[in-house]
Amino acid sequence: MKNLINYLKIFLLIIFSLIVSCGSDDDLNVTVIDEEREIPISVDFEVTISETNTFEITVNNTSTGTNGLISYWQFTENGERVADNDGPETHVYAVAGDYLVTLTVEAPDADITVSKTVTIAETSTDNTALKNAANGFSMGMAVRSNRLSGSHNAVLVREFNSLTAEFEMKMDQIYKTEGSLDFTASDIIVDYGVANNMDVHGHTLVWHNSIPSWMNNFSGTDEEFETLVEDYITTVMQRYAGKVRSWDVVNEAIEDGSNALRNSIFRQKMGDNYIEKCYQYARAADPNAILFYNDYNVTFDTGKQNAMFAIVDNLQSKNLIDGVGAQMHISFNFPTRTQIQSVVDGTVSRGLKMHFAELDIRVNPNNDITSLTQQRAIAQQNKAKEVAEIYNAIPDENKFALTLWGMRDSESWLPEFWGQPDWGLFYNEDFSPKRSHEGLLEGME
Ligand code: 9MR
Repeated sequence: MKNLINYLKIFLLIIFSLIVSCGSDDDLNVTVIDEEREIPISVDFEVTISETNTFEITVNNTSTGTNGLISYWQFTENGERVADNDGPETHVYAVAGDYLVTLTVEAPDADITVSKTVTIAETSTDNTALKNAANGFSMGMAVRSNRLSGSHNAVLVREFNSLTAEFEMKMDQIYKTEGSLDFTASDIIVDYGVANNMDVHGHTLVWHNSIPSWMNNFSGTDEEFETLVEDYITTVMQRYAGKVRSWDVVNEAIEDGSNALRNSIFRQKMGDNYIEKCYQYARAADPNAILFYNDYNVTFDTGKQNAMFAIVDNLQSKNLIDGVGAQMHISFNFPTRTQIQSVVDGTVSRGLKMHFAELDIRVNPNNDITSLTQQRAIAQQNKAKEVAEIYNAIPDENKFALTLWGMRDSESWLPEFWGQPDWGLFYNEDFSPKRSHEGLLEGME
C-alpha cells in the first residue's frame, strides 16, 4: 500500500512539474504533502522587474514548508544554477527577450520546480547603463574584432559609447610584413564603432612592445627607418581620419625605475626627439584628431609622473598634444585617492584632456585568494567608485573618457600576465554586471 502511495505521489509530482514548466501564469505554485515530515510543501516565488533598470529582475522565494530543503534559481532555461539564499535575489539580463525563470526545491521525494516567464522588452530603458550615467564624457571599452557580436554586442551598445582596440590596432598587428599593411581586424573594429555611433580611440601608433619583428631587425639607414615610421603614422591615421577621433601616438616611452626615455628602436634610430617627431607626423596626418600620450604607474610613481609631464610640456609648447592618458591598471587597495588625483591635477592645470585609460582593478595582487570573495568584490566596488568619483569631478572641458580594459574577468590580460588568478573587470561570465560595475555607477551619481 505504501508503495502505491509513493507511486501516486511521484505521478502527481510529474504532472505538477509538467503543468508548471509549460505555464507562464504568475499565480502558479506547487503544493505536495511531504509525508515523512508530515507538512505540506508549497513552492512559489514572486518576480518583479526593476523600474530603474528594466533589464534587472528581483525574485523572492515565497514557498512554505521548505525549511531545511536546498533550493536554487535558474534565470534562463537550463541556465547556471544560482543558490537560493535568504532574502530576494537580483539578476540582470544583458539582452531583451523572454526568459524562463525557475525555482527548484530539492524535496525528499523528488525535486519540485516552478517556472515563470519574464519578458525583458526591446524598448527597455536602462538608467544604470554606464554611458547614461557618465556626464560629459565617454564610457570606453577595450574590444577585439571577434568580440563584437552576441552578448558582447548587446553590452557594448547598451553601456558604451567609445571603443579602444585591445591589440589589433598596434603596429605589430597592422604591419606584420614589411611593405604591406593589414587592416582586416582594425577595419572591423572601426567600422563597428562608426556603425554604432561610438567614438573610436586609436591605440596605439608607436609602442616599444608592439614592434613587428622585421622592423626590429631593420637593416636600412636611420633616415629610411624614420621615413618608414612617418609613412606608417600618416597612412594609418589618414585611413581612419573622421572615424577614429583620438590617438595614443606614443605609448609608454618612459623606462621604469630610471624614468629616462626607454632605449627603444625608435629612440636609437630617430634620436632623443623621436617622440616629438611622431607627434608632428600625427598632427600633420589628421589635424582634427585628438592626440594623447599614454602611460602606466603615473599616479603613485612621482618620478615617472614628472618625466611624463616633461614630455607633455615639450609637446604642448609646440601644440602637438591634446591630452594625457593615465592607464588605470590598479589594485583594490592601491594607489591612493590622492595619488590618482595628482595625475588629474597635473593634466587639468595644463588645460589638457584627461583620459582614464585601461581601467582594471586587481583583487588578488598578493595571490591570497582562489576565488572572488565577497569581501574583495566589495573592496573592488569601492575602488571603482573612487575612480569614477575622481573622474566625474574633473572640469567638463578636461573630461574625455573612462575606458575599461575588457568586459569579463575571463577575458582580461591580468591572470596570464601576472601568472595568478584575478578578477579585475566589470562583468561576470554570463555578462551580468559585477559589484565593480555598481561601484562605477555609484561614483558617477
Ligand atoms: O591587454 C592587451 C593584451 O591583450 C595584448 O596582448 C597586449 C599586447 O598587445 O597588450 C595589452 O594591453 C596593453 C596596452 O596596450 C598598453 N598598456 C598595457 C596593457 C597591458 O599589457
